[in-house]
Amino acid sequence: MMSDDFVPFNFLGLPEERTTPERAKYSIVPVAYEGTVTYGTGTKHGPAAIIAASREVETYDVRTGIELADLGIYTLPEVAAVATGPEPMVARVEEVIAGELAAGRVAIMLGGEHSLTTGAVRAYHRKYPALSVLQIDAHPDLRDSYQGSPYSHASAMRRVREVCPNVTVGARNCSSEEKSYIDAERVPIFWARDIAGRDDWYDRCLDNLSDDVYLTFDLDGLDPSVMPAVGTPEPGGLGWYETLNFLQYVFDHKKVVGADVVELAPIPGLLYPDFTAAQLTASIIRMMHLATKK
Ligand SMILES: [Mn+2]
Repeated sequence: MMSDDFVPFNFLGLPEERTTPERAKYSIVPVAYEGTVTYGTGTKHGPAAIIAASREVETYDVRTGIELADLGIYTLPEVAAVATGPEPMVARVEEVIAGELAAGRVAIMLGGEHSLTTGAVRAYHRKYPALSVLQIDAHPDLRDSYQGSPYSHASAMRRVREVCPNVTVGARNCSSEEKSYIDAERVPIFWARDIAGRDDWYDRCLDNLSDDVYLTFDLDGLDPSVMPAVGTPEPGGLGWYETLNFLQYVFDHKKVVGADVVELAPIPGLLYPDFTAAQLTASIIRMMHLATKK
C-alpha cells in the first residue's frame, strides 16, 4: 500500500509495484553483521545506512539514460545475525545468496563485515564453477586466521582463495605473514601506490581473472577523502572516477555475475559516505545492466 505518508524502505526507495521479487532481476541482500570487527566498529549499521541514503539517489542516469526504477530491483529484509559465530553466519549468507540465484536474481550483498563475502562467493561458485573474484580493498585480507578466528574479516580472501582465484586492487598495507603468503602463492595484488593515476595496469589485472567475475568491494579501498566511514581509513586509496573508470573497463571485458559492497561503518551526522556507498552500489547495478544489453 503506497501513499504519500510512507517512504518505502528499500534500495532506491522504489514504489512497491516496482520491487516485487517475482519480476526482479536484481536483489539487494542486506547483512547487518560485525561479529569479528576489531577496530572501528559500526559496520552492522552499514546496510541500513546505504538503503536510507539510496532513497535520495537519482534513479535516472543522465549519462546512460538508464532508469534504475525500471530494471527490477528487489530488496530483501535484513538477514538476521547468527549469534553462534562467524562460521555459521557465513553459512547463512551462502544459503540466502544461493536462494536468490536459484530464483534467477543477481544478488548484490550489502555488508556488514568482509568475512560475509566468503558465503556469497561459495554460493556464486556453485552456480559459476569458473568463478574468480576481484577484490577492491585497502588490505589483502589474507591472514590465515585473526584473533583466533579463521572467519575473521582479516581472513576473508584467504577463505575465498580456498574456493577460487582472486586479484586484489588498491591495497596499501598488510602484515609480514601476509606478505610471505603473497610471495609464496604469487597472489596478484595491484598496490594502490603502483596504480595511482594510471590505467596501463588494467589488462595485466584482468589477465588474472576468469570470464565470470565476482566483485567484492570493501569500501576502504576508496580514499578516506571519498570514504571516511570505514573501520580502517588508510590514506592513499582510489578516487571516485578512478574507481568507476576501472570498474567500467572490467564490465566491458568480463562478465561480472555478482557483487557485494561491504564494511561501511556510518559516522553519525556525516551523510556523504552513506550516499557514496549507495551511489557506488547503484553504479554497479547500472554497469551490470549495460553489460547485458551488449
Ligand atoms: Mn577487506
